[in-house]
Amino acid sequence: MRKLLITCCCILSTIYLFSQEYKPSPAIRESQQQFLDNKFGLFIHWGLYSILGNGEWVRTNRSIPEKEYDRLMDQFNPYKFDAKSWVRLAKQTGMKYITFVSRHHDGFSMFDTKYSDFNIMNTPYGKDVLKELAIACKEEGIKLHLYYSILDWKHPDYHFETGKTGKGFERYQSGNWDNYITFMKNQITELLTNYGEIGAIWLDGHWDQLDNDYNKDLKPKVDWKYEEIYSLIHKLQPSCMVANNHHLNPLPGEDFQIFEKDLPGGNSTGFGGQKVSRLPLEMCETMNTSWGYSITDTAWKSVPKLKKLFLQSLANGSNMLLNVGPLATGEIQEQIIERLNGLGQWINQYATAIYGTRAVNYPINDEFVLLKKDSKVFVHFIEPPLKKFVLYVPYQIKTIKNLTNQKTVRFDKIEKDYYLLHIDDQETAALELQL
Ligand code: FHN
Repeated sequence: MRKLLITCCCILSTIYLFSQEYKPSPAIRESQQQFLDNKFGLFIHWGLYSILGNGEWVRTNRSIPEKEYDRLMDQFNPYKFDAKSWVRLAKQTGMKYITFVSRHHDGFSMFDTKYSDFNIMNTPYGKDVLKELAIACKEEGIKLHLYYSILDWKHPDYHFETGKTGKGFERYQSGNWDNYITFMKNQITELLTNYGEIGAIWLDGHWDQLDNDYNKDLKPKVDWKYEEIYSLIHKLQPSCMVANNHHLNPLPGEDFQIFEKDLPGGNSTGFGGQKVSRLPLEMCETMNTSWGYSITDTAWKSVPKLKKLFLQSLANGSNMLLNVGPLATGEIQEQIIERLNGLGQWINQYATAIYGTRAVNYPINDEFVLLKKDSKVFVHFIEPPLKKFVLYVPYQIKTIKNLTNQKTVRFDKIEKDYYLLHIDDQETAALELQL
């Protein structure tokens, strides 16, 4: 009986989730379409933690007392930071937007804020890096999205008592949660008022107030007041999308769904397992294994591996947000630049077969992916194709063009939906099927 009751509850909650009508405004709908067209973004994790070269969780992982961590503020001086070169690097790689970490869990604001002294203006650098980035993005036609941590290891009003993280250092007792909500709203208002057009606010940290990541029905131990926060975002900038990396099924008011280090539907990290919604999707991934700069992390993914991840994420209907963790000086490691250049070369060559496409309902496999745009279907090879290549596609093909050498590809129809392609070039990376 109990089992039956639980099953009924699960079915009902699923029906509820998918029947809840999501009605985005025309402005959001337009942003979503652009987002779907744009495919590729650069994630930037950069802050005081970059000085220590031990990832963005260093304060918690090494239980650094507040007074000692605060000293990093006197050392942050990114004298080699050049916003334009970061934005150009993203652009050359074929990325259409940048998601910048405006404040991570350490609570340090990488922007000029009236609501906390723990911010970039009080470092020796003394300039608003976010402002510089916003200007460069505007000049280069790159959209700017802002990551904002709702978890805070420093703010006295954050409800750390019920939180899972940040336990290894002293915290003040019993803050005022309403003050914390107001603080976040004030900062989000600054972000959406002082930096021009913002494409999305990307929240992170909800999971701190859950006992675990795998039970997707858990209720958080605090009231995050999402209704108020989301409507504030939509009111301040009607075309600014809301996304929340809570690792759960989307909540009302969210405009795209995030997957962390897993393709939609996957769960190799323990963060996954949520339902894949009908919202636009975004998968974020690291280039080695760290988000923030790590001095010892040499587990770099190769260009072919990153290309495969990107293609498979597109085939799953998801954008890819690829992370870099710059040094505290503002430099980006050459291992990252090499990989971005490698990806950029390929993406720019096959741009028409990537941007503006949509996923098709086709089994995900390790050899190739299919993407569709109007009356064209593109085949992107993950592995080089055989000279005689049998392709199953549920379409009537009129002609096939090899996008690597621009030649026409001969093909025979074997039977309904099965084609034998004669590929004359082993380097072939993509084909265009005209339907
Ligand atoms: O704790 C963060 C982590 O540092 C990083 O920012 C990633 C990016 O998706 N999100 C959190 C973990 O879910």
